[in-house]
Amino acid sequence: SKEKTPFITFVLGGPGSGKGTQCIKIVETFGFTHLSAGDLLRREIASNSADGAMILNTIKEGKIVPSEVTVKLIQKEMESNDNHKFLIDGFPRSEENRIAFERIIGAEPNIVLFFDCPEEEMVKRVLNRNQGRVDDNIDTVRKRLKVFEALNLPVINYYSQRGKLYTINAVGTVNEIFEQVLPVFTASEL
Ligand code: UP5
Ligand code: MG
Repeated sequence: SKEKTPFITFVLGGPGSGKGTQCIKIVETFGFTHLSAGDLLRREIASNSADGAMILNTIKEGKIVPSEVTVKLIQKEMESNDNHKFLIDGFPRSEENRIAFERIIGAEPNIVLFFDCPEEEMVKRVLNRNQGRVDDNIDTVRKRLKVFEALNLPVINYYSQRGKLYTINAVGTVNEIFEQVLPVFTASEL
């Protein structure tokens, strides 16, 4: 499997900015493997694993699960997958997350996408989603937005300074937004 060095894309943006929706389209077009950190954590909750209760409480509070836990889940998925192209969705959410990934995985992203969306639009989308997520209520959404601003924006600034950041205007139809995403990948050596 691991003949090629991994091509890693981090997909960042606030709650409801459309990360997951755009990842589905990127996978269809460019053949990435989609690893949603949030989905991996929700799977741990559903499987009643040792960390499940802690993860559930953290997500209900809109806080960030300890880096070690999330990075181990991502690592397991990367190591068991034959693909070398990974879309890592909703991670890293803090500088601590970012540093833990670099230390444990020993790699940096090739590309970082940032879906830039106004808060009121993000709130509207999350509250309209209706998929039974424990964090899709107004109280938790407010907390998620605060955590995003305080802890995730520094990560976004870090990658901007390193010339790896591609900021996408996340307002518009799904297809209009994907039109901005396409050239990011067609221009890179996958
Ligand atoms: N929608 C999408 N695009 C649209 C468009 N252009 N116009 C109108 N509507 C649009 O989209 C959200 C909703 O909007 C959907 O109903 C969609 O149809 C619609 P989606 O694509 O799901 O947005 P996304 O950015 O993926 O939103 P999500 O809620 O998943 O983002 P979060 O970052 O909040 O959630 P995540 O699952 O990544 O994390 C959840 C929690 O897990 C975190 O708060 C945290 O507690 C924990 N977590 C960690 O601790 N560590 C991690 O590394 C990751 C997560
Ligand atoms: Mg998502």
